[in-house]
Amino acid sequence: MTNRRLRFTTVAIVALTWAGSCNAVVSEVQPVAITPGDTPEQIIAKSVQVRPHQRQLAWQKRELIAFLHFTVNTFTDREWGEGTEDPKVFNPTELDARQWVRVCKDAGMKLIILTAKHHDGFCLWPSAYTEHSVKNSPWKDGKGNVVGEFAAACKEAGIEIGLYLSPWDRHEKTYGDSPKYNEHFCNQLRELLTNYGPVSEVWFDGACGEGPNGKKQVYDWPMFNAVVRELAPNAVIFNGPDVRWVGNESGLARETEWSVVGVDTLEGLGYNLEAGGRVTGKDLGSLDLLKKSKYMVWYPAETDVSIRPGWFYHAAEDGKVTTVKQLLDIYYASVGRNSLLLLNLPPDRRGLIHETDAARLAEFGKTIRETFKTNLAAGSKVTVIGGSAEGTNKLLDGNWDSAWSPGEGKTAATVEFDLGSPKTFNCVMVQEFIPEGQRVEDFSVEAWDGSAFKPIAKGTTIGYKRLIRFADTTAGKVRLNILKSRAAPLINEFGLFLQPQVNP
Ligand code: FUL
Repeated sequence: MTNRRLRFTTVAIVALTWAGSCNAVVSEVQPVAITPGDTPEQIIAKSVQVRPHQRQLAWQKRELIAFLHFTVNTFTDREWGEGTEDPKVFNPTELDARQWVRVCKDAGMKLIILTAKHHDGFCLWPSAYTEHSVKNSPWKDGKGNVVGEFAAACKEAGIEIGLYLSPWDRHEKTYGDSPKYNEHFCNQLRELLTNYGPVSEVWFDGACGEGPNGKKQVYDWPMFNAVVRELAPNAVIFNGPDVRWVGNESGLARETEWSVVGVDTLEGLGYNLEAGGRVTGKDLGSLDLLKKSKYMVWYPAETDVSIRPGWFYHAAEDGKVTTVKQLLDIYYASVGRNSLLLLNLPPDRRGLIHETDAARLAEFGKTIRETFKTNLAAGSKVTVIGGSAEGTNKLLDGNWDSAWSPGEGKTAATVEFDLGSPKTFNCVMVQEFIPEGQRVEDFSVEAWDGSAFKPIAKGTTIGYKRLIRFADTTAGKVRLNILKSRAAPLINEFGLFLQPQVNP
């Protein structure tokens, strides 16, 4: 087993130029150090040099992904198993991984993460390293393999595969004997990444406890991360160096959500986020926070939330499934705030996503599709106040890889969209070209009411995508005001949309 410390390795930063060549990406995550004596201006300039890795960019573009919580808990009606459950309780009657994938894909989800092992230690694949798995269940006479069926269904449908492997294992006897258990965990990780890949996201839960020996397990995060990098080099590691937890399970990213985050030490970053302040804090990236930090890293947020009160299926919660209106609120507060939405849809005891959950998700997916199918700003005549108008067509070309900038040194500018005729909309979208960092700190949107431009939306950070809803507004001209930016903004898309009404 390798035990080399995963480092934020050296980097080839491709030379960056303005709007012309927007294909530049950084080849490995590079923390940028803040040195004592740096002026606020120097810190801000450095923060713009913090760039995402390709795997973080690929992750961000997925926008909407699914979580499937499924284990013995589904059959014992619990949220956290004890690890003492009899594998015989695991016996889905109609398990159909294709149904899971179909339901998720139809709603526009790009990747699905399955709990291969939750805290109870029960493995949904026949691991060679434990008897506590599907192989000792009555399901398919112990010949079944949920992870295998799930991976095959994803591949068949062109959906990316994600796996959740809980380090906290309440069944495994070596848990608490730290080096031994760490090796056991890596063996299981190797099994999963070797047999069921390619895996695009590995989800490490930070939960930790004591083993039967009464000792607290000390996880070897660098070793875990190294196994992922070795066997799934394109996978992002959640709760690892690539993706952070948004800090709550309610589906809410921050109004000001920086992907450039200030940290005190690289030791521990992404290895163990039990030191929760780093991810649950209200402010992770303001200049005030950066001034107190030692490093800046690209560390974007993933927003996980369940469609039901629990993470696992409980029949008693059939009447408590999140409504379409609530799902939309969650979407705008996560995908619309520079984050990803990881929505949990727990399979039931049949091994199917329940009809109610599937219907809600389908309606939600349809509403999102209808809302964003027509950009009402497309075809506008675009003018710029306070910056270069060159390349403004890139704001409306639907091409993520092209961007407009008002010009070097210009950190504020107004872009005016003449829609040609009055249009009715209730949602605005702005996107920053994040391969060149996250820059915008303050912006607003105004609409012409016949005699003046009136504010309709305002925000702080933009990042990969910002969506803001407001009351139905009819106007022929709209302005995007970039009020403050850490360097000249690079905006790759602007959109106005009309979300159809949905029932509460
Ligand atoms: C938490 C776990 O304890 C929950 O059971 C669930 O898996 C959630 C996504 O993460 O830390």
